[in-house]
Amino acid sequence: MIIKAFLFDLDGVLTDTSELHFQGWKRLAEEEGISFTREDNEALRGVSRRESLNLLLKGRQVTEEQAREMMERKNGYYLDLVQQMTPADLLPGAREIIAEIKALGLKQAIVSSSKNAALVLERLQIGDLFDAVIDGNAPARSKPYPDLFLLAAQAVGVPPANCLVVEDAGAGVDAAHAAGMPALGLGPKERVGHAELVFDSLEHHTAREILAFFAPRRA
Ligand code: B16
Ligand code: MG
Repeated sequence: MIIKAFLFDLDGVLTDTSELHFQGWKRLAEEEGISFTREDNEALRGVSRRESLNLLLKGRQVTEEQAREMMERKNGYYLDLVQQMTPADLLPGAREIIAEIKALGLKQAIVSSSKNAALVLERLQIGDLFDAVIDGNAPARSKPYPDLFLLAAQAVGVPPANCLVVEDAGAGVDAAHAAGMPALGLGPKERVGHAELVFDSLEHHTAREILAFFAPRRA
């Protein structure tokens, strides 16, 4: 297949906001007397804010009003941490690969479950390098449903089969496959081993190398 567009997840792929999400949820959990470990946090990667709260509550029943208040409280803690981000918080290899894709004239988009993606892009100062930004504010189901990726394919004008998703979350790879797109998974095999190609991170990898891996091979 020929890759004509790269669809990048944001948290955990271009920057490590997953750590900041963890700090925010941990603080909320402590206030609510719920145990919440780094291991628990792994299940929250790529999933929506509401679904994250459900996982954190571990079956504890709360009213809609309480759930809304808890999500707002956690988001406040998270935003305080995001305000301290700078372009230095781009993960190793991220800046290089985005610049390379731009120079190659290919399309690229951000596809994030986060409602705060625009703010994070602003802090990282990379927003203008993308042809589209599809985030958790879109009227669509979040990952593992394919909706956000399909919206992004439409926004950049490339058929789904020619879009490559770059994801750090199992739910994100599932969403890519549900959209009919191949995926490059970043992280351990236990998490993203179902992606067509898996790297530890973007560091020391190039867009050309990825394009060559997915290029149709001659018999
Ligand atoms: P927010 P991604 C996801 O972003 C995060 O991985 C996930 O941990 C978070 O719960 C979700 O965004 C919603 O974020 O609370 O900021 O709306 O990985 O899809 O870029
Ligand atoms: Mg992610």
